Amino acid sequence: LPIKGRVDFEQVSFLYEGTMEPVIKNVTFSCLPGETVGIIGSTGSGKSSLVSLIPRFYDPNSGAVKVNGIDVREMDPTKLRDKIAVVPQKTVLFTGTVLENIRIGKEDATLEEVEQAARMADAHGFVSSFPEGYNTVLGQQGVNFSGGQKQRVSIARALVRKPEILILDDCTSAVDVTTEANIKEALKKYAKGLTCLIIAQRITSVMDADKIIVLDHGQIVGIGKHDELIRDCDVYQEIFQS
Ligand code: DUT
Repeated sequence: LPIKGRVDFEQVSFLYEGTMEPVIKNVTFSCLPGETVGIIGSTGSGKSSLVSLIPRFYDPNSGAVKVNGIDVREMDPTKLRDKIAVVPQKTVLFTGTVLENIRIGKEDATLEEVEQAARMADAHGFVSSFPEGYNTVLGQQGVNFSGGQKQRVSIARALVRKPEILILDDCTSAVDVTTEANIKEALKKYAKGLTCLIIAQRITSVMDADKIIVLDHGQIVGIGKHDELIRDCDVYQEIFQS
């Protein structure tokens, strides 16, 4: 059976061109298929840089990043990126309908597929409550969505592509804790088997993850479940108390 949604980092180091200090230092970890892995650490600790190596926005200077057991540098870039969806920190929606905004990631998606993705992102409920439903126009002459609603449309856009690996780059920090919990519950319910990497600022966003990676100055200083990290990891305790 082919592996789907596995990610391995093997002694990965990375520095941005023209800089002296690596932002990722000798990082090793695995995300198993279907696992939810949290990535936490203070601002500038390297969280975004770390996940940017998976779809090859950058390549490491040493070590290997593998997807489904294969070094990403040996994979066809289009095929690699088809497997991965990244929800960015800042939601970018354009003036147009909700349908168009979700479908932008996959132009040939059917309405049914769009609705399915919206359900997974906990967006179907509020979208269908509008008189125009998925034809509701966003922005300018249309409806103005709240930050949390935009976030959910952005997640639906990622999911309509049916990725094997979903990367949420700190995208839920703008939504309240309840909305975030709803999104995660919807993901858990509908997106079984999907591997999720969740970058977060607050512990509540990752505490129920299968595994949490604690980054500090580009290094892994803790890896484990919430209870273990609370007990053993100073940096995690500090974030928890802040
Ligand atoms: N950095 C660069 N060039 C870039 C991006 C980042 O030099 O194009 C530096 C800034 C920082 C380090 O890399 O010192 C790590 O940044 P990153 O954005 O990966 O950290 P983060 O943990 O994701 O920070 P935040 O929580 O603020 O998003």
